[in-house]
Amino acid sequence: MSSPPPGPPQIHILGVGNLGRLFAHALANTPNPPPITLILHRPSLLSDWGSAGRSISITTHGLTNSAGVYDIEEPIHSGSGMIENLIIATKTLHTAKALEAVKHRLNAQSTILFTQNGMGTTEEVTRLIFPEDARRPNYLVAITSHGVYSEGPFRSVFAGQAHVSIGRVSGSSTKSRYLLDQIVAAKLLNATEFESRELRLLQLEKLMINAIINPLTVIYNCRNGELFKRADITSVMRDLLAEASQVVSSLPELRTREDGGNDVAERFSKVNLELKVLDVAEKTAANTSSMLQDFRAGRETEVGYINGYIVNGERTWN
Ligand code: KPL
Repeated sequence: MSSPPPGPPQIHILGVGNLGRLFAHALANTPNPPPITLILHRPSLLSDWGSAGRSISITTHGLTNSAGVYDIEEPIHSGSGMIENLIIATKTLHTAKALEAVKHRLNAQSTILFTQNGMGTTEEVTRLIFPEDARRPNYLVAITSHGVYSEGPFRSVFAGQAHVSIGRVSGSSTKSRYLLDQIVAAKLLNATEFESRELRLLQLEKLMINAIINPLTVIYNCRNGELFKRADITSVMRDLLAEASQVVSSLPELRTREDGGNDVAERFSKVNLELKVLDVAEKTAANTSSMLQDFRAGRETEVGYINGYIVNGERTWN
């Protein structure tokens, strides 16, 4: 008797905050959804899952959709079996610790998609969790500009639809193709694939934007849109932009010219960075930045992975 053909590979999601919910919901609502397993990293999440009707609800333009089929693993240490595809959607600060708990289930055949803010997480995970090349999974990175906020456990509002830029981290193999294709096929995510060098430049651009907007909203206790309305803040912001532009221009990849002859350094000039920061601050004018939300809630902020990456990077690059 022949065995049934293997089904499509499983996608595990670790971290069920707003981003984890959005990715799970988007993947579960494609015409051919992949099998999805949510890894609940705290035992209390299991009762939250029960109270939420064992579903993820995403509200878009006032309409709530709770469709989607998910398996659950809980608590984090009880799962067994290899993980082929993992989306890690924990906060930057908790990523390495969360991966530590499942590292025995990951190997060089696995793919991890990092969705965190800031930069430096993949390097940290390599250093702390997968120092040996032979066991290191393939890495994908997603830069997400969607606006999502929580309405309670497993319930989020998809408030600002924007886009996801996704691609392989340099050195990762084509084994990561399956997860990449699933993300791009999930229309709700509006994801575009980029090659690893361009992806890194996009990460740096987002880093610069967050390094200016996020801490200033904390210092001045204001929404993103107020940053450009006050002359005193604008002047501090311009000083920061000048410094950030100078630092990032010393990056090795910015010292070379792109294949197409485009001067990458121009892209990170003070003037162009200011235009980008202004554009994002305007588009997200009503937002309370993620750093201000963390600060107000008494949580540790991601400043170390945003401004800290620039400060530490300056030491490493030169
Ligand atoms: O990414 C953001 C954040 O708050 O972390 C911005 C773009 C600043 C939007 O609020």
